Amino acid sequence: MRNFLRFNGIAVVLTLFLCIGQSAYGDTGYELWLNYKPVTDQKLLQSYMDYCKNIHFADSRYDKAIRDELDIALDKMLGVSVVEADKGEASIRMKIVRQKKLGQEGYHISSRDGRLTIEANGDAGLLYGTYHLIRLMQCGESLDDVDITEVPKIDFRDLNHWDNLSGSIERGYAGRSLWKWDELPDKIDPRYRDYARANASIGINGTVLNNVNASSKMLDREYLEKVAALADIFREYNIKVYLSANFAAPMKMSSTPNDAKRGGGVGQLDTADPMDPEVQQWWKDKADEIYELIPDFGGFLVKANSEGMPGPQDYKRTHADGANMLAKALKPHGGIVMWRTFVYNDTSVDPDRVKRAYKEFKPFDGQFDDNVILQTKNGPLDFHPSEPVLPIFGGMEHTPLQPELQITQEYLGQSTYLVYLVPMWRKFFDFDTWCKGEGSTVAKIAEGKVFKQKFTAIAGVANTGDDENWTRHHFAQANWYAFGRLAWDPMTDTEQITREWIKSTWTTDSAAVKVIEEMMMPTWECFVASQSPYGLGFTTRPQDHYTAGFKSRVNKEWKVNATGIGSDRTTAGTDYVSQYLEPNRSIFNNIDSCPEYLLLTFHFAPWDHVMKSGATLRSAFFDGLKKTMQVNARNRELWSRVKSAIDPERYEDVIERLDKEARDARKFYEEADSFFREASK
Ligand code: GCW
Repeated sequence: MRNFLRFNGIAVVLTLFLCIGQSAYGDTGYELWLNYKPVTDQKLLQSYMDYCKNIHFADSRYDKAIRDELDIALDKMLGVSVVEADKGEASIRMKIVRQKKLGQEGYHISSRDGRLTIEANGDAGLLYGTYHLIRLMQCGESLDDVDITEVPKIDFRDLNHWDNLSGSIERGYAGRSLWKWDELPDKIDPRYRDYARANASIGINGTVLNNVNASSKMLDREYLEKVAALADIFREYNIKVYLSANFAAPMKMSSTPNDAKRGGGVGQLDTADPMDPEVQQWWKDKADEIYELIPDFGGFLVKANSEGMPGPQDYKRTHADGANMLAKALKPHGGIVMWRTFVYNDTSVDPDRVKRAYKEFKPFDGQFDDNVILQTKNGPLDFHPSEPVLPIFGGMEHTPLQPELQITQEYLGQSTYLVYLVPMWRKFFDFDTWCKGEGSTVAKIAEGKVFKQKFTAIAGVANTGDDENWTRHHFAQANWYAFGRLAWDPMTDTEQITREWIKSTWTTDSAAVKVIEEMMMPTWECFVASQSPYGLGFTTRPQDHYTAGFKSRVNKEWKVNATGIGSDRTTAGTDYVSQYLEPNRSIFNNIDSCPEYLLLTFHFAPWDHVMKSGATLRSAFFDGLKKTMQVNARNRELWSRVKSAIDPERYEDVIERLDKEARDARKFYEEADSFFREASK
């Protein structure tokens, strides 16, 4: 075998030349964090080239994907091509080893004496190990004496697309759906593969293609064939396809008026009652049909009896009855059911909406089949800027829970505001539920370390669309990236994620990296202070979840008057606190011990309440309203400092976003300030 290095010296010189000062080739953001830039540090370049001289592949299922990625990355970063070599001679060796502790997806990267090895127990580990190796080079890390072992902490790491068959996206702010249903299965948009590459590079291994407000049509043969075409591509990157299922799909007519809007069922039955043998058979047949087309199909995601979606309660059956029926249909094929707990419509359950999901599900703890997982939003309300952890986490000891985070910034400034979500997600994962004593954090529950369970999973509601740069705001790509990294390991260090993303997306210039990190880090806290201070909750208009909507929220979602502001959810109020375990219950119940970021979620707090800073709530509250404007102005200035390190196209795009944010934040501020001044007089 030829094992000489095909080194295209001219190409390197040329690309290096083009890259001096600022990048001259048009960056659109399409490459995301796979934005392979020529390595300019000569020493590193030489070392990387030595390591990447030739490669021995392990004959794994993902060899093609691995090779293709290395082809692109090595060419762009080092100006060299992939050259294959025998095991004994290769400078990079990939190996399948029998090491159970690496699981199916973990890997070990090590280097010694100028040779590097990627070992994995399962084929997918080699794919992820390769992306890790590339990332090290993107981040300018030395490849000498590395010894890295990585094993994902969560089994199923999924994106959820709220994409409709019409091409629109519910809560999508970056264009239309990536899935071109009218072209599939015949025409394959090259973008599908790039989507898979991006996800694989951060460890995402599943995707739910369609909206949880699911059209039954998705399960029609015609569409399943289209789905199979997507699955064929994603499989090459270890990504499984899942579908959101409409519970009334077996019916010929819809079971509820809302379902009718979505096109009704696709079956021939008059009922979707999960106890009806015909209905059970229908789902079994449907599962068989799906697996015939997509042998590694992941399973169903179901939103039932929520916001007008049909569900088992329509037939006086329980969530467990519904979930288990689907679970039984999928079980022989190895599929799972992700049953959502975002259920709050039945006001008779409790007058306080935040209490309903827990009350709906807690009684069924332990009654779900072992291939069911309850997909549960981080907070009890609905992806608001700042919420307490939903007490289902820690409250259900016998049912696996799948955290659902929202990457798309529905209530967080959509694709206009630069809001980096990792600090919010950090708080979520670090929250101690105390369900098995101190240290029973959400991260540990998600990792399956607290309760016995067969598998673990996590979901992020995607912020992608068909905009050239996928997420409209270039900085919103960071949230997608970070979700993947945290899904792999919820305890991954924030700084590490942030810096990796900046370096692999923008620049490795260390001064610029620092400045960009400085821009990102305070944004979530500032956004909360300005738009949902101290966990106030709903503040935007119901129509858009974006513009100020205090008038339509006051006295419904929270109260404000001359004495104070917030919601009394203490034992003297709605008693929501009692869904938490001790000591959280007591901590939240007492205004003096309640964490300030949740003050107004749990308390109707007097304006003259003294905050930890010594300021009154009144002054802290009104000062906070300005914070997004302030951080925006600061970010505008910081961004100008990195101009020389950033390509002009994306530089200008970000300015445009920041300017729009400035205008919208001012408007929001003015309305907030005048509303609360008036109301608190
Ligand atoms: O956040 C709310 C959104 C709905 C969404 C729902 C859900 C998909 O406003 O648009 O519907 O939650 O999560 O089901």
